[in-house]
Formats: sequence, C-alpha cells, structure tokens
Amino acid sequence: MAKSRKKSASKELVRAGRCAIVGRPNVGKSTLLNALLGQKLAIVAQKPQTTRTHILGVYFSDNPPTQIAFLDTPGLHRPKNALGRALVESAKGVMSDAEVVVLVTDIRSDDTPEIMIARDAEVLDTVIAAARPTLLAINKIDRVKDKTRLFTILEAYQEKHPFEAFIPISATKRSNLDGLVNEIRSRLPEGRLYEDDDFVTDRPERFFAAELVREAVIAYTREEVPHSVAVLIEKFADDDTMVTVEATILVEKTSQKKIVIGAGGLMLKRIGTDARKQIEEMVRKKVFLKLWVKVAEGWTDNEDRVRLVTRAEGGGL
Ligand SMILES: Nc1nc2c(ncn2[C@@H]2O[C@H](COP(=O)(O)OP(=O)(O)OP(=O)(O)O)[C@@H](O)[C@H]2O)c(=O)[nH]1
Ligand SMILES: [Mg+2]
Repeated sequence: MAKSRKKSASKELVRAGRCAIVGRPNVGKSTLLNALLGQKLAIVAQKPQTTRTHILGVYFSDNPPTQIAFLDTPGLHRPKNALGRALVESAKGVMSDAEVVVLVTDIRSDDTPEIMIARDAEVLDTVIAAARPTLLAINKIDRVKDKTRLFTILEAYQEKHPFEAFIPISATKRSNLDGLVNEIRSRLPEGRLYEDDDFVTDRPERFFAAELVREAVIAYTREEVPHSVAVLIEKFADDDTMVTVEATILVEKTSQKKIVIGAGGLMLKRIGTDARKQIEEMVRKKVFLKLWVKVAEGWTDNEDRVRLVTRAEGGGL
C-alpha cells in the first residue's frame, strides 16, 4: 500500500529505526498506529485481544526527516491457549528487534497509580526483560479531567522502570502524537531504513481484507466468539474494475457458527456488508465479497492451526 506525501528540502539528517508498540490488550495500540499513520492499517475493537500478529506501519516525515517503522503488536497477557501463547511470543519477538519500545497503557477517570501499576504488573516485567529504551505512553487521557493526577502516576511507573520519557496521549483525539514522535525520533540513529518514502506496510491486501472481515465479526459478536474467530482468504482476485474476495470465517463450535450466520443469515449479511465497505475503502474499487462459516473444533489450542491462521498472508487452511 502506498501513500503520496509532500516532499520538501531539509538540511537535517534522516533518523530512522524500528519502534515496537506494546501493552496490555485493549489499551489502544492499534488505534495509535492508525492515528500515527493517518490511515487505517490495524483493526480496532472495544474487546481485548483483537490484534493477532505484528503489523508494520511506516511513518515518514520531511520535517524533520524521519522514518519510523512502527510495529503494532498483540496485547501482552497471561496466555490460556496456543493462540494466546503465539500472540505473546509475537509481541516479545518484535520488542527484541526494536530500537525503541513504546509501552502503551490506558487510564480511566478514577484510576489510582496503585491500580494502574497492578494492572500492568506483567507487562512491566516483560518490558524490563526486553531491556530496550522504553517510553511510556499513557493513552485515553481524554477520559481524565484532572490532568495533575498524571504526575503521581508517572512517579509510580518510574519507580518500576527507568522510562526514558512519559507522554500522555489520546489516540482517538490525536492529542500529543507529535510529542510522542519527537521523543521516539530523538532516540533513533541517523540513516535511512527505506529508499521509497511511499512504503507503508509489508503485508498484502488480502491480509488486510481478512482482518477487515474479522473486525466486522468482532463488532457484532460477544463473549468468547471474538476470540474464537479466524478469517481465511480463499480467493483474492483484483481486476481493473473490481476485486473479488472469497473468505471463510472459522469458528470453534457449531453454536458459534449459528451466531455468526444468525437467523435467516441476517448476521452474516451485516458482517459481509460492513466488511465489503471497508475493503472497498482500502482497494478503492468495487468489491464482491463472498463469505462462508466453518467449524474447526478447538483450533485456538492447536499449535499448527494457530500458525496457519496467524501467518501473514491471511489465508489457506
Ligand atoms: N477514550 C478513548 N478510547 C480509545 C483511545 N484509543 C483507543 N481507544 C479505544 O480503545 C479500544 C481498544 O482499542 P484498540 O486500538 O483495538 O486496542 P489494542 O491495544 O490494539 O487492543 P489489542 O489488539 O486487543 O491488544 C477501542 O474501543 C478504541 O476506540 C483513546 O485515546 N481514548
Ligand atoms: Mg490491537
């Protein structure tokens, strides 16, 4: 996927590097990636454990010249099955390769420092073990009226780990994202990562098509269903005028299949309509989307199936 950008002459040298975005599930990592890039790459949901694999989004700026390879990662949590273990391993792997780590946490209006530290205890351990320069981004500050409370929170986190900077942000309101980018940039080496300033991501459109179908399923379902869904692309055919996508929605139980299809197929129709519109926005063409629902009993605890489902191309079981 490419995006055109204005170019301007600058005397400053380019700084470039990889930046891992890590944190608990649902703190807003994917929302942050999308906000930083100004385009939707990663799917977002109100429910935890949405992101299943790392997603690259490259940020470029001419002023000052910067290339940051942001890597959104699955939420760090205590895994309960093979899928959970794959998610956590993926996030840890990305961290070990990054020049800078941004630990994202979120805040609610009545959170005390103690509550926040307790919620992040495992994540803090993981970040400490990664031993990388780490910035702390406190997200969702739009939910906090009294911002002076942030000082005691910062102190509590600083006691746990020597964070290099502390940046309160709101990913949805795009508050202070420049501040975050500046803090990351100043810690990156001089040089370039990419020759092509239009490069945004390395995964194919079919991967994002699968993700957009999954996002629609997650939006319409509850409880264990979002965690039990995988989407496999069977066909992705792009011709001059339209794109044909055929995908299988995989669930773990017959009862879940019934929920996803819905009475008279109504639910599947809504999922299909939403996903089709999103895919059309991505490919900027008309899309013909055909969906099936299949049961793969207990796939989330089967290492081989998890590997197939979380791999980059978005398809093929
Ligand atoms: N109020 C508020 N909500 C936010 C903000 N950023 C994200 N959210 C919401 O938080 C929820 C989770 O966002 P995601 O971006 O999917 O979170 P994530 O950290 O990627 O979650 P996983 O992929 O499950 O690890 C969504 O409902 C977002 O709209 C913010 O700045 N303010
Ligand atoms: Mg995510």
